[in-house]
Amino acid sequence: MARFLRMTIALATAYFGAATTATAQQAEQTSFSNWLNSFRAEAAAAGISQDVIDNAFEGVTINQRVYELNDNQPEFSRAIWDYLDGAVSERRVTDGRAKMAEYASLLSVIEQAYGVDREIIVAIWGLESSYGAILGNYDAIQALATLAFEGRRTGYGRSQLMGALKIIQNGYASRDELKGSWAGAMGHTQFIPTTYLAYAIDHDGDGRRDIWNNLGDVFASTANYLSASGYRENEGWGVEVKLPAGFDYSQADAAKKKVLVEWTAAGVDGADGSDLLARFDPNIRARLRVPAGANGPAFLTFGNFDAILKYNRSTAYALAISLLSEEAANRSGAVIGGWPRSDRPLALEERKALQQALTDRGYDPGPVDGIIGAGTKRALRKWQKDAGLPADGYASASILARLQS
Ligand SMILES: [Ca+2]
Repeated sequence: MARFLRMTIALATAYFGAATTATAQQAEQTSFSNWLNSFRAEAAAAGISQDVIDNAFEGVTINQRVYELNDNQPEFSRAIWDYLDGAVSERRVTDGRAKMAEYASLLSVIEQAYGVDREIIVAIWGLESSYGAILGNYDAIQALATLAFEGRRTGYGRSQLMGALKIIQNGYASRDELKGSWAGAMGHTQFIPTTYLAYAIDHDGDGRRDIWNNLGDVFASTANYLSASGYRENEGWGVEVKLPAGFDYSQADAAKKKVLVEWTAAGVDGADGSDLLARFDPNIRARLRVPAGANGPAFLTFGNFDAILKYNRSTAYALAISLLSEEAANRSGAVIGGWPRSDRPLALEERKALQQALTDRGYDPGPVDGIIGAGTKRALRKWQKDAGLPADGYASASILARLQS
């Protein structure tokens, strides 16, 4: 119903002008109020006090900007190399090194307490909020209520909204302190409410888990979350590698894990020519990733990379954190293998066309939804193999053209 209302608003704007739009938006607010009443009852049933509920939702209305950001399915997804250019910029590297020095003693204490390398904490801080410069100024209760009411993330919105109420109820933060991103991620390292409830730490012992203002609490909370996600100190995140000529790219499948000695036996070497077995535990389990296909760089990633992926399920994000952490620690985070910068990312319609072409040829990619997930990559690899191409599962414009020819 609510979704229908919002479509109606868009149509009304297009065809009938502002007066009709105002009426439709009023109808939507009414629908929101009704929904909020039922959510308030749910919160009360879950043990949230009436005072907290009344105070939290007083005057709360829909934030249309949150819908715009949530619905924004960019026509062109960003290429990983463009993302990395911004994420591991010279400025962020310089600032990261300065923060490592400035907070060396605090980071040392946190590193020892949680077993998480300090440069990873600093890299997450740098990418999530530019080292605290951009915390987000959205009212988390309003943003999450907006998401919970309707759209493609109602389940997320509901659970996080309930989490935000628990934060207030437990006295961890006041209602007005709950500020963050449009999606309700808060503080220096952008914790969502349920993550906050489960992993935030009061490091300085003042009785508050203050991820907005206290860097000890921020670093400890971040380290605690990474540790719980399986992070292990001194193991590294992984390494850029070089693959031998004629390498079977079906092995470069993130779903497959092998121990390092198996990879080196298959001819995988350090990208800089170094001996991987001299640098890492020969028995460490690693996944081979080629985020831009056979024409781009290759990486072996370890368990710590998976832990970073729990923070944000994007390979580009985890790689950015990994490379930025190297730079923050005064090592090189430069990628040696060149990115195929002339490739342009496929538009939504092209991604669908690629899935349709695979379907037409009898390689089942799953639903034709424009999302290049595991099913699409698996189907693409099969077709590439049968066509005598490197089976890297990478969806590019040239692959689409070949599939359609
Ligand atoms: Ca504290």
